Amino acid sequence: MERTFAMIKPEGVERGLIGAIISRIELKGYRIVALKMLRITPELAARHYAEHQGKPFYQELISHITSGPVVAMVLEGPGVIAGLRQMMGATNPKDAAPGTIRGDYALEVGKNVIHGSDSPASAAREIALFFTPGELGEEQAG
Ligand code: RTP
Ligand code: MG
Repeated sequence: MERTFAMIKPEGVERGLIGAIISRIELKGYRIVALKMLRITPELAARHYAEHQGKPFYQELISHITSGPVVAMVLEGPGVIAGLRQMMGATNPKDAAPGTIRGDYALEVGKNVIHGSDSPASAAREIALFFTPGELGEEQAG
């Protein structure tokens, strides 16, 4: 079954949007396979956003994503990679349609409240960056 990586960004956590965003994902029917809150280190941020290195907004992106806790998730469902991207809306909330997460909850491109993997290759890479195989399994913790 297809899986993707999603992350509620620091401004989403700060603004109390964790419940609203997760609720939309669950109501759609996607399964939450794994979930954790963490503070991203500069090293992890650089690996996660490696494709954006050298772009004008890169430094701001790294300092922002490391500025406070995020909620990282692995989601599963048919077509979940493209489906979550549709639910997120356009990268710039100014262009994001009402009814999308960014359209409803965000105003600025640098504070667009949610990340979602953009392809199967990105999903596999990002899931492996944030979660260990054990965290993705069904074994009991104790
Ligand atoms: P994301 O990776 O966060 O899911 O968003 P995305 O695919 O829609 O956008 P992407 O092109 O991957 O850009 C990553 C994040 O960088 C910030 N950004 N700022 N100032 C700018 O022009 C600019 N462009 C992108 C956004 O926060 C975007 O989500
Ligand atoms: Mg992206």
